[in-house]
Parts: sequence; structure tokens; C-alpha cells
Amino acid sequence: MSALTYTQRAASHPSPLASKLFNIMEAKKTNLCASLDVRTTEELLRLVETLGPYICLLKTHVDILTDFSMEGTVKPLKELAKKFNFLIFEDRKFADIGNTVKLQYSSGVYRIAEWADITNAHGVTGPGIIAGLKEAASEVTKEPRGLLMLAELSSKGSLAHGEYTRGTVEMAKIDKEFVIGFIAQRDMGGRDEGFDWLIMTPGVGLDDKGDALGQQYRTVDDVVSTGSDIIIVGRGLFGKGRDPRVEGERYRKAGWEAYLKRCGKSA
Ligand code: S5P
Repeated sequence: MSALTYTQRAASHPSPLASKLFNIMEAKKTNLCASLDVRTTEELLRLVETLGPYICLLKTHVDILTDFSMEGTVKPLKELAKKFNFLIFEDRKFADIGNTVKLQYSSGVYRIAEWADITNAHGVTGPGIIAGLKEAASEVTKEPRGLLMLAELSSKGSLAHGEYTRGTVEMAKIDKEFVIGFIAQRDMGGRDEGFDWLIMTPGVGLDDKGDALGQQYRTVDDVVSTGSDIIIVGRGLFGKGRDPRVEGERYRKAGWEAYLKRCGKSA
């Protein structure tokens, strides 16, 4: 896994979006991505106001919102992203043929390509999914966009391991600029072939081992020591009467210290 600093990686990354994200991480001293699965825009915006100072990235599932609109949801989110200096990752998990995902990414109610800096896709349908999403992004916006491939999952019994994971990693190699990395539980290599993939890891929790529906949590130290660059934390930040301000700082600090340790610079 990479022992380089985020600043070093920002300087040499082929994706302008990945460079931007690495620079935000270094500037704010955070590798925390808040995953806010809530039902209303009001709840989402309230949590983002609180967690904004602690995060480099906000992960959304806008299809959970009962009141989504471009004007009411996306516009204020983009303003908060500017105010607190973080990027937005819509966790859409595309999984269809290239032509269909191209339409899903650019059209419909959500028009994800217009506003989400990052989105993600499964490799199950083959490399056309990457080409389709890239075409949509280039037709819709001049802003840089990045794609994460889902190489591994955190949930119990997931089929994404072994050959499947290896196949997804191979697929990612077709586009060095647009595919910025993986959703995975560990380092995916590639540096010997000139890739510097960002590894983002969900299923992170400091207090719980999992939930009743198959989610499995690992600690911050555990995931960063096996190669995670960005920790994705959801209910650990805002679930069950937790104070998001306290938890935001707690996970930010834990993630940053684990990163410093990996770079050989003790906190
Ligand atoms: O393997 C995965 C991939 C993802 S993107 N496992 C996951 O849990 N996720 C997402 O991370 C999931 O969709 C949810 O939005 C978040 C985890 O939330 P938490 O509340 O369990 O931390």
C-alpha cells in the first residue's frame, strides 16, 4: 500500500479530481468521508453543517430522500461543499450496460453527473460501464469527474472477492484518469504498473461490530493499516443518539493518526 503522503500523491496524480481531493485532505487534515443515509433534505443539510469541518468527502444516496430536488437539495449541498471545502460522492453503484448507465448518470430526476464529483460502479457488466459513464460526464459538464469501481464489499456473504475482485481491478486499468480508485477493504496494488488508486473503505465503526442486516464494521486503524486512504463512516457518526460533532472529530482524528502512522510520521 502507499506510504506516500497525500500531498505527494496530489502532485503526481493523473486525475485532476483525485489531486483536488488529496489536497483537501492534507489542508483539512482529514481522510473522513461522512455517509449520510437519511430520509429528508433538512436532516441531510443539518448533519452536513455539523460535520462539514471534519470531512474531505460527503457520500450521499439521494434516492433515499423523500423530497429530493435540484434546487432544494443539490444547490444547498454544493454551497456547503464550497463553504467547508469537501467533495461530493453519490454512491449510485451503477450496474448496467454502458448505454443504460450513461442515461442513468446524466438524466432522470437526479442528473448525478451534473453535480456529484465522484460516483461508483460495479464491474459485473464489463468495461462498457466505464466508457458509458465517462461519455455521460463529458457531455454534461466540464468539471472533473471521478469513478470508483466496487472491488470488495463490507457486507457478510458478499460475492465480490477472489476472481471477481481481480477482474474488477483489471477493468479499472482501461481509464487511468476517470477511474480514480476502488471501494475496497484493502490495498488493490497497481503501483508497479503506474496506477495510484484511491482506496475508500466503508464498513468502519469504532463502537459496533455490525448491524442486523449483514453490515460488518472494522476499526479505523485496521482499515488504514491494510491500505484504506479514505474511511467511510455512516451510523458511527450520527446513529443511535450519537453527537455528530463529537464523533466527527473522533473519527477525523483516528483516521488522520492512522494515516500518519502509515507514512511513518507519528502523530
Ligand atoms: O461495501 C460497501 C460499500 C458501500 S458504498 N459497504 C457499504 O456499507 N457501503 C455504503 O457505506 C452503504 O451503502 C452505506 O451508505 C455506507 C455504510 O453506512 P454505515 O451506516 O453502515 O456506516
